[in-house]
Amino acid sequence: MKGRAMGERRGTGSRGQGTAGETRGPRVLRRAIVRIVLAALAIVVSAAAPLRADDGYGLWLRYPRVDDAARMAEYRASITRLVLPGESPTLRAARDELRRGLRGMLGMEIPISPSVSASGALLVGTPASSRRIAALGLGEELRRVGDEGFVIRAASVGGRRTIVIAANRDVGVLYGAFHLLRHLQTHRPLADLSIVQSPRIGRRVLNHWDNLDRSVERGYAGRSLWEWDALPDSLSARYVDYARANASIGINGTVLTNVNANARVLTAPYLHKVRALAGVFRPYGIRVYLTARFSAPMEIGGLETADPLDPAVRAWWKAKADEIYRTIPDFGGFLVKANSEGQPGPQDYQRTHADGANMLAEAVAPHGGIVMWRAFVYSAETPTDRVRQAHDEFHPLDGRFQGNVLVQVKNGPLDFQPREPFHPLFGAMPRTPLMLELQITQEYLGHASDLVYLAPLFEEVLDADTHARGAGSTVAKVIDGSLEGHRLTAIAGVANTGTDRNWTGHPFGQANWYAFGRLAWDPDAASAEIAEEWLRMTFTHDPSFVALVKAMMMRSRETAVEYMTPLGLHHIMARDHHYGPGPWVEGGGRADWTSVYYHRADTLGVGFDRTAAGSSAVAQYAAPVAARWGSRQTVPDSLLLWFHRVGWTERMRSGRTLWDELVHRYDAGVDSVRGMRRTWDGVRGTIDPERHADVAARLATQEKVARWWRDAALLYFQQFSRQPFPPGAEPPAHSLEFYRRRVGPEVPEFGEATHAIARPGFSGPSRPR
Ligand code: GCV
Repeated sequence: MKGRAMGERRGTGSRGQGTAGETRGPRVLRRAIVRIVLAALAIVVSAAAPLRADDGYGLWLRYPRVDDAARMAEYRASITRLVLPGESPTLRAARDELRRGLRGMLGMEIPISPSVSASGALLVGTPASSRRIAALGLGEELRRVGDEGFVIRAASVGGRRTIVIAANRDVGVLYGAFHLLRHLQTHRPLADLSIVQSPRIGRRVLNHWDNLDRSVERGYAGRSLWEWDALPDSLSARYVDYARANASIGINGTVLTNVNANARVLTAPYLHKVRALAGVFRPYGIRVYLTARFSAPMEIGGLETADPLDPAVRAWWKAKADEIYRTIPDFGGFLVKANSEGQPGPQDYQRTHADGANMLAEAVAPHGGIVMWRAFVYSAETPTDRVRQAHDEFHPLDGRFQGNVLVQVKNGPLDFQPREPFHPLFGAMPRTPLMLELQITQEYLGHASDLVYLAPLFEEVLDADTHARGAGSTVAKVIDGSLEGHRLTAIAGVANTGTDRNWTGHPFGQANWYAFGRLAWDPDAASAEIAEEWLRMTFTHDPSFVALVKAMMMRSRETAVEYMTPLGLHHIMARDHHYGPGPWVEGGGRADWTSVYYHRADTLGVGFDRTAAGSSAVAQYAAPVAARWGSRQTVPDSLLLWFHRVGWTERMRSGRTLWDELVHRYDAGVDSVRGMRRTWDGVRGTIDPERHADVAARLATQEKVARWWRDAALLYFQQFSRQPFPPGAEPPAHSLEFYRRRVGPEVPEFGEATHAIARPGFSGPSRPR
């Protein structure tokens, strides 16, 4: 290996040699042949070597050596030196990443060169950092890509074959560098490179529900990454890797603290800790944001009220904002959960959400800050169908928010369920910038045991047509600002990261972090393509592995819906920890925290009537959507029991009765997990044993989780349907009582399946009807 690297360095030689080589054809040819032979040798050597253990820390930025001889030869011939002038921290980050990535993938050190003195240069920068780039005449393209976009081009610079990464700002250079690396990581060709990209959404933000004691609400991957006790003096090396990972997928903001907020983070000692983190993240284009506890003026400011119309309160927030910006000049702004699930808010003073948001907005506006005000609200008294309350509350406030306020809306109107219809506020507040909140952490989707690739869920909501301005008014167009002409645009994902060595607990949780970033950058990106690139970068290019595991990932969300909440069922999980089934959950203070409130099962049928005959929640959607979902004839099966109450013996599209269909769906979900296990067993040996074993063990648990859900839900609903299990259905392993007695999140044990139904693969639809 050493010899090869040295040989390569000799081959690329000094500047003089390289320049001369361009005019001497045979020498170039000889070099190319040597490179190809060496690359082929490398492949033979690496094929013989055992697969190296991998603990998952490197995420999708592992940069293993290219194992395709032709590609390796192409890459080594095309990139022989790096020309990246400029010394800003962001340009340094881009240079370091390119060197790291190229070293890993090409198996050789790519020399830094001050100028494009030979063919094969990778020329990187902005018109300000590089005269060469300024002279390339990229003006028109650069105008199109804005502050964060980039252009990647095959070009001739002074007659020399060059690859150019150009941007207007340093951060665009960094994004372009990561993009080119991804291009190489996925083994795409370099010939005729011509890529022009910019993000569709301005603020692409992670929301950490991290507490100051380092616990993480709904976190399943260890403790919080933020070492509050050690900050600001000690900076974990992990912060840089967190920033690299985010920058590689275009995430440009991080809300460090839980929306169930602690005012202490706004005190001076904590702001200095936050400043230290901001300093690490800044070169990577990432701004920090904090959650603002509405009662902070009382809790840390000594005031007697937090009334947003009280002059002293307003002055306190202004002074606090000034202090924050003195400490962290590029602070992004506040995220606020108010008058929701016990959090204080403006309604405590008979003020509106707009009053509260605008007070904070005024405080941060002089500094360029924004306020992300959450619409996840529902009354403490449960007066009406919970899923209609956010719309009831916020729709009348449209147009009443300051220009630097975004209303942050969850993908669905309830709470990150395995499937929900899109939130009716999308399209219903044209004069207010709305941002989409997705949950990357798997609160309702099997925590860190279940393999559920979430991009199809994210894609489903982004593609959903609100019909707000006629057909084609997708949620993506609402949040990218194009539907109503908003310039302030944003998207948030509730993070799934923690101190676990592999960051996300489940190795496939990394795919959900990755997919969030990719879709935030381009909401039209396809989840299947994202899965494929992630698999190639994270595991291997082995074509059979990629094809099989991609199909498994693409099916996995629908699989989870089938074994958890098929046919539009929702909120029937266990209380509090939300892991495993709990259709029997009732009582305990508030109705809308129970399962019986949502499924309403009795001997006649099951489901929540949200039509005009019921809560009328469906009327919150635009007319074509309301008509489709409000009719039993046209509602898709996937949302049936969300909007309708259906009799147990009513016929479904399949011809089965509702009861038989329910059994069929739950069975299909369990069956599909068994298929996932078979698929994963079948790819043993194509990736490192460490990650293979980890995923295999989690899939074994997932099968138990699926059976647990299926048995518990069906036994419970059978009490009402009074129907037998249809012929061929797998009998439950335990009694209803057995399942009801489990209150903790422990997964029950099962004997060997006596009834495994063999289904070969994942040929079913990956999108619901
Ligand atoms: C951060 C759900 C979760 C809560 C979460 C809340 C929210 O209710 O269970 O843990 O609180 O959503 O999004 O604010």
